[in-house]
Amino acid sequence: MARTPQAEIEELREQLNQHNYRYHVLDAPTVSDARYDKLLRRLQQLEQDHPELITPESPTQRVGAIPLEQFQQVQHELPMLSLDNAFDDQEIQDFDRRVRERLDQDGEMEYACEPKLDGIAVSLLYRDGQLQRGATRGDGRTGEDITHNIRTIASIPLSLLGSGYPPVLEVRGEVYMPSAGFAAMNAQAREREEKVFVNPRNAAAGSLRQLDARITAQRPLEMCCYSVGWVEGGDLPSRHSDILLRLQEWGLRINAESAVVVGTAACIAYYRRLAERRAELPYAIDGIVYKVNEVALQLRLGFISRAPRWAVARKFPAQEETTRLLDVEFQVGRTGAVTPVARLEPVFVGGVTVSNATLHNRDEIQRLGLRIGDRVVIRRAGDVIPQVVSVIAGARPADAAEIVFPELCPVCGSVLEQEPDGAVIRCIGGLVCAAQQKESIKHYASRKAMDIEGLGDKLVEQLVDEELIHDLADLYALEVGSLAQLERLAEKSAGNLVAAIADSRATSLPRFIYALGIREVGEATALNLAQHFGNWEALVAASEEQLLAVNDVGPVVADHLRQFFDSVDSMQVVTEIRAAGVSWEDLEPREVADLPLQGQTWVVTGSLEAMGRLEAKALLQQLGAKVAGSVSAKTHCVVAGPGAGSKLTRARELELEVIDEAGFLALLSSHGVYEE
Ligand code: I6G
Repeated sequence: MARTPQAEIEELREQLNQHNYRYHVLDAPTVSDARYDKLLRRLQQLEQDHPELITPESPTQRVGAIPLEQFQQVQHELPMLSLDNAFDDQEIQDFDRRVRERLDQDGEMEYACEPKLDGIAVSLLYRDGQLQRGATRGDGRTGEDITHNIRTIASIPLSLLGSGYPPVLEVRGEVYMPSAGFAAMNAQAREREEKVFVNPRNAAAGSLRQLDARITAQRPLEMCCYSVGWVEGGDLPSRHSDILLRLQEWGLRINAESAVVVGTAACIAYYRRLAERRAELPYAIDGIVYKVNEVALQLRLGFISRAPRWAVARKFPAQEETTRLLDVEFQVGRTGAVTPVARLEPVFVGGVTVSNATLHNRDEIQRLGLRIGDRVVIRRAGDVIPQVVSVIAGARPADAAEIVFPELCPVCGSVLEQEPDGAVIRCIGGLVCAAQQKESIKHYASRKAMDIEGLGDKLVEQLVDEELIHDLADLYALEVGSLAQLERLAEKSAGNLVAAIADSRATSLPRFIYALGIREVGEATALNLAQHFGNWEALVAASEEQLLAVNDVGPVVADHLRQFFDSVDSMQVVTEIRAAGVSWEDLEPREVADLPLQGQTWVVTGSLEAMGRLEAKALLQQLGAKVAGSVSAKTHCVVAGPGAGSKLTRARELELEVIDEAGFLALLSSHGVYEE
């Protein structure tokens, strides 16, 4: 009897899912690509003839045809944490000792180890085995819904295989771009004279941030799962390594290098083995992750701040390579600081092709004794901008040229001034200088400042180059008509940009202060200033002495603030911005004398469960306290968490007030800066 279309469709889906699994998860395909494509085409044909039989989980339904308007936010049911880092063997021993002390365990611990992929952390949510949602980590609590892009990644099953999975299963892992795919994609981009990605991690991030899944579908992305998150119902094994194996049985890809070891000597040996093989792995890794393998022990250990106590990431050291210095260019930043930038013969270091490195300042060039044409050692550590570490002696060509620091600004021709107490050389052109115009507008538009969507760096540069804008206030006079003259800016995008600028008019005082880009006034200082003075007028009228009363404001910052408020040009721009409708709600000013811990010095030592030490420090400062790094007779109170050592001993010797975490949290909540 002939099979019904429904039966054939189901059989094809089952076959395709199995082949996909064998190819992407087990790395052991049993059919050729051509055979796979043939099965897929047959399924597509049947679904085209019987559209009523199409289901969202069908292997044909990975790529949605309609781009999203915007990303939706997703609240993670369990926060997506980060990992503490260790940088040498000793720090691994320390981690292991802390774990064993907390668990009161004398014997060696069992650890699950695996490479730490240099990708983007994501969460997959399966309900009854069907992929329901894919989300980015975001800030750990709130991420972005990227389901449409996640569905395009072939190593992520749309339906789990087999049976026995919990009805609600959140799986976490890393989406990454394998090195070969990255190289091929960039080669193609170069050929087409399109933008190339600096490294596989950025390429993966950029691919996941597409509104149009058809673009993501063309990117060679993979996913590797490293843990479960929120789980409801069902039974999972009691060891982390067995949970990973179970995920693999359900069709999810896990790292083939994962291993279980006992004791720190084996952890370190695993690290050495992987470090040796790092270059031959088909993906970029930046370290090794160790996890206490017993889930029950993980639960007993719990978390500290934003990281689990039962896991640690051992990072690989910075990577170094040699290359040649081709030239030095001088870049002018937002505040006019002139930074020499080394242009290098491109070299592959730590998974990235490096062709530029910062030289910091004139003193650094002198310290290195650098000349154009020299062979140099380049170092790259993590995401840090590559550095020139040293010049290779004896390799200097005969025609090596001296590096001449310019006397005038390379962008606007204004005079350059050397700061009296530092190596920084600054262009005095201020907003006359196109480089400073561009950088200050980029900063103003950035996410943490006025958050003007669509006003990216490239567009700002175009707007300034075309002289459509010169300063921040000019943004508000932009019209669709004038924008339309810009190359590559479609009318719809011009309209969106004008609307985004209009939307950003309603802002907050801390954002506005930060957005102005006053030297050394970062987000935290802007918040402190806003909370302290409550409104713009009071801030502008504050004397240097009054500014010094604000948390975190020292003489240098106070001086920068006064210079800004005393500058007719800067204040004219602020007036114009406000006249263009930028507004905020004033805050309740907090007088210095009102702050409950004003004039007191506190010390935080040991570990806290509810927050990290930085957060504790910020909250104490919010209440008016100064937070010191060491205990002295001047200390008013010491907050001592578990693990407090010599500082606690000293506090006891001096008979100072000492409170534990519970007392500290109670104090914070009594002053309304923390909710218990
Ligand atoms: O960021 C991470 C990378 C790899 C992780 C992680 C991991 O395991 C191999 N594991 C955990 C538990 C966390 N982040 C929080």
